[in-house]
Amino acid sequence: MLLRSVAMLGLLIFRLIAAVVCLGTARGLLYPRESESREVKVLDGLWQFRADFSPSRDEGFVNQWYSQPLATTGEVMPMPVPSSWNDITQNASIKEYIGWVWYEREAWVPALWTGLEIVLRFESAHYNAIAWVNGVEVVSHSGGHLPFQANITDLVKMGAPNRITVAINNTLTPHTLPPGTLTHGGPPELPEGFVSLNYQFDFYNYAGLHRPVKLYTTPLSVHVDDVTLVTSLLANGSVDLSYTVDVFVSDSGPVELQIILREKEGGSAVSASLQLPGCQKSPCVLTGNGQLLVNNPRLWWPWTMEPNDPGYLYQLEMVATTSAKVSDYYRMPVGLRTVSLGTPQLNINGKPFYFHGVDKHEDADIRGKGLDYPLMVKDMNLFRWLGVNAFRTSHYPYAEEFMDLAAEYGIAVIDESPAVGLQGQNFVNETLQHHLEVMHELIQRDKNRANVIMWSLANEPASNDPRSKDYFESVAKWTRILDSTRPITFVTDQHPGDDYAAQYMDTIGVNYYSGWYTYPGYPDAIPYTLSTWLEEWNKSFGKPFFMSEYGAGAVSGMHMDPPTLYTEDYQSAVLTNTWTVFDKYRQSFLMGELLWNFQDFESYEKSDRVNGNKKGVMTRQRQPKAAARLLRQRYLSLAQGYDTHTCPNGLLDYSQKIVYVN
Ligand code: BDP
Repeated sequence: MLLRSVAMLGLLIFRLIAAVVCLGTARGLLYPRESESREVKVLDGLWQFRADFSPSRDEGFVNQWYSQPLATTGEVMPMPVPSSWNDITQNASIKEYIGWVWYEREAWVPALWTGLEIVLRFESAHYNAIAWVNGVEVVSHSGGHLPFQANITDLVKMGAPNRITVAINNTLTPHTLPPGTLTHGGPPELPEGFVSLNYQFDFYNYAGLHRPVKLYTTPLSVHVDDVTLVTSLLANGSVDLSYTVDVFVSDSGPVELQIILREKEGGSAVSASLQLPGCQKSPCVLTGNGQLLVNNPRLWWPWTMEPNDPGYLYQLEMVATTSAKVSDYYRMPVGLRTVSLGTPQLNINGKPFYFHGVDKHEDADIRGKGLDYPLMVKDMNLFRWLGVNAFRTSHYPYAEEFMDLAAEYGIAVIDESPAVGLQGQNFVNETLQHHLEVMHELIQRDKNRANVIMWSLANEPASNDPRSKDYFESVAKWTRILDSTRPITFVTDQHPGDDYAAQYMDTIGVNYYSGWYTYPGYPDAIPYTLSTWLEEWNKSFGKPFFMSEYGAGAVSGMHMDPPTLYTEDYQSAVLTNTWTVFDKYRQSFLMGELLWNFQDFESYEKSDRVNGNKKGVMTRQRQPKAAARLLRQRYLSLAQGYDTHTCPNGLLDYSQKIVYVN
């Protein structure tokens, strides 16, 4: 019975979603943007915070903390938003707290907003969240990395402060993504009430309001609710941009929809105008579709493919106007590009793209996984400095602000779901259903991002377990229903002969730590072990694949020659020996390479982690280790199609070739 019917479950969810859309109650997940008809109020800053330390963590619900100011229920403390709560205090019991925490703040809703639709939006809250406005529950959400929102128009007091309360629970279960297990008790010597959360992944389970919280408005009677864009390149070099626009309408007359594609500089426009017949029964969602023909298009390119005009984004403007002349304006950046699978490389706009990039984490001192603008821009500048042309959102969807900035920098993204470390017990319908919902939310959010070149369905699941077969067949089919324009992949560390899931993917990401988990202390073994591994993958599936992780840990400043584990010298040796293998296969079957990891990051406490995972080429504070400069030499030379094998010493003579430096 188990999972037998993806297609059925997929279809069921699809129908449910479609049904909701038809009822006119659903909203797309368009990123909130200001315009002449929309206002956005960001609620970042200091919120009140209280962890519920009651034994069953339910005092907040029993005593209805949401129905009164949080400070009247007990002691509160200031908590920055966005941020993880874990590293803000000096209190270990807050750092390691498991259960429900409560956030609260007041937000003024200006009287000027009377007559507008008002939406409360959370860009992410990890993991389960429930929100109340003035004591009334407005939305709940499961999953820590994607936005959710609620129409709160009827609940807010205009021209007055409104109390927003959010309860967040960081407990992971076998059915959350990522999964985990909460264990109560243990051996008798442990104290009463001892609880531990066991993860199946290697990063800290930071929690809280990780991304901005916003109020935004749209006109009451009409708003652009969603848009889906698909680029096709025509033989004459023009672009056919097909669009499907959903417009929410609450009055009965026809709606005029205008679609305008403008150059970034405000120049020449391509536009279309559609008349949508009114709702048969209002409110409803009306859909308009068509194509825009763009002659002499400026395509979106990764910066290494088009250094003179990388990451070019047009502006798409949509205007929906009711017969009562109420208009909603929504504008968004849009890149025109195609992605297809070639052999061995991925094609962007029909040309081969060898990606050389990094895996990373949303992670930094103090703020944990909280969005931070200085850090975001610094990371992007470091990407360029390192010569990175792609990254994977290991191991969960990243903030929209980061995704958009990467698009402008011409950096491609392998967009990964939070399904990291799934084991046999997780391959059950409850997890699957959540996984399908998460894929839907992810694709709904990121489907129009030109720099998203692939969907990654999971990282290192136990895909050697037969139960993973139907599970991944389901997720793969569902993802293709949601988006047929991008290849799908997943990341595996299994032996190709034992992998049940790889067959369902278009391309495969392969993780292998030669010189670290395999033959630690023997970097010279890498050319042999890694070559064998890659050749076996190539023979077994005959599908394009890429190296999704390799690397070695190094404590910044630690040196030893000859190199030993955890020294910068050893990390450098592992990377340089690995690259000789990549260079052997780059032209034949290797599609791309991603290094683990861009920066050091916090992990959970275990004896083979030195205050976190130290496989970064940058420290957690974003300063380069020795290996970062070697990586930079490699990537900048790859960016120019310069063959590393012709360099003296194989690796060290790239400096003269560095041109794309800010
Ligand atoms: C890989 C995982 C990644 C870990 C890395 C490591 O995909 O999440 O952090 O190993 O051990 O297996 O450093």
